[in-house]
Amino acid sequence: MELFFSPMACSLASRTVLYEAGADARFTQVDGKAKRTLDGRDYWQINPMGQVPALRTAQGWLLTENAAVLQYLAEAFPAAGLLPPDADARARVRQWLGFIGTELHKAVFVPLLDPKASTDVKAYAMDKAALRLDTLQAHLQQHDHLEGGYGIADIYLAVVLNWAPYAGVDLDAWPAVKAYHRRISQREAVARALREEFALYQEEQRLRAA
Ligand SMILES: N[C@@H](CCC(=O)N[C@@H](CS)C(=O)NCC(=O)O)C(=O)O
Repeated sequence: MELFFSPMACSLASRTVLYEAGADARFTQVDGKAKRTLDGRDYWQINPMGQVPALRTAQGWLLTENAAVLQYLAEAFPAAGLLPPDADARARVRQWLGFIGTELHKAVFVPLLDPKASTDVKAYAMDKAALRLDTLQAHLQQHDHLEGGYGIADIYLAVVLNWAPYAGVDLDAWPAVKAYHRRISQREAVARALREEFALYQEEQRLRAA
């Protein structure tokens, strides 16, 4: 398998799942601005959306979209136990993946983090943040994880919450969310993936500034 990723982007979740599973994979860094892989390939030719994550499967076809890639990896490595076997629980995991992807990642964090977004757009996105984080706060006051045990939805949410300080979202207002983020981030695979990608992110920033 080959995972196309950009440092500290949402593709960090797929890397984390691969680490949790102890899976062998090639990690190909994509310069999200230039839309080129670090080994010189035109990324538009690989993923016409120009986005990460994209996963080249062992069979050679390309899978995109966080929700799909995360479920695919969890199903490819069932021993990691990152997706519950029960159908109702799986449905709720998919509900969370949809919530994280559309309500948090895209509706709140993309505009807040996009330097091209206007002040009005950022204010609109910030306005949306409270209800969504309130919803998480209420759930996480009662539960250690989004659904049952630790799994792919927790991994994706932890990645999105990593962006909060850079987006001007102060998680102190949602203490159960903050504590959950700290707890998930302490897992070995999560911490390793974060540490490695943060170093790659810093290097990317350094090269861009040079
Ligand atoms: N709908 C896609 C969105 C993925 C996405 O937004 N990826 C970001 C990184 S977190 C990206 O590649 N942005 C660059 C771009 O949109 O050009 C998914 O859920 O996988």
